[in-house]
Amino acid sequence: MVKNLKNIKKDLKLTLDKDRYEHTLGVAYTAMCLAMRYEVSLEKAEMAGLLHDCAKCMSDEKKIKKCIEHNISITEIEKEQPYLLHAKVGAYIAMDKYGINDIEIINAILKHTTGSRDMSMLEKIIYVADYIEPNRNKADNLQIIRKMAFQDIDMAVFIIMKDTVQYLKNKNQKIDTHTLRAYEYYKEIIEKRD
Ligand code: DGI
Ligand code: FE
Ligand code: FE
Repeated sequence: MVKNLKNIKKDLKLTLDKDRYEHTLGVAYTAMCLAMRYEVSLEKAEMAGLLHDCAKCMSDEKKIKKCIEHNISITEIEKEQPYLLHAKVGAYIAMDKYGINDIEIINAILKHTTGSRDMSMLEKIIYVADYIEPNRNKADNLQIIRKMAFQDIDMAVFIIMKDTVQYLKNKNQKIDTHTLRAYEYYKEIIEKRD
């Protein structure tokens, strides 16, 4: 078991590739900034940010093997797009290897790729920080979303989901039911406002 922040960072530096490690640090400090704004535990935000992609650099075969070994269900779409499994496997590794037993942190890792309906503030923070951290530069609307994240996090979540669904449609990729349900949920929240 790898415990405490310093050792976890050291271990992530060894298991992730360079860009993924930089992204991980970017998500952790962006999540801490959002946690200050929305009055969430900075420690939880940092830990969830550090660990959200801890399974990202594992091969598809290994992710699938981990799921089978530990009775983690694999949906049809995850079978087709095994990279989606890095969230579930990451949540498992956070508990098993890094000794995290805080359910809020585990859920934030679990939901970070697809999002879900009615997310907790920590879950929204990780979902948004993953998209806006400073090393990201490809997505559309980044400038608007970065500012929006600190003004109205539900709106930021909604724009990210809208853009992600559109991006996946343009690439003819299958959309997970969690992604779609989450998008519809936040769309309704935003539309109900006015
Ligand atoms: O792991 P990261 O790259 O930091 O970010 P992430 O875990 O949010 O993964 C982002 C990718 O996941 C992005 O290319 C969009 C994709 N994604 C999100 N929801 C779905 C999805 N891909 C498919 N096929 N279906 C989804 O529902
Ligand atoms: Fe991820
Ligand atoms: Fe990420």
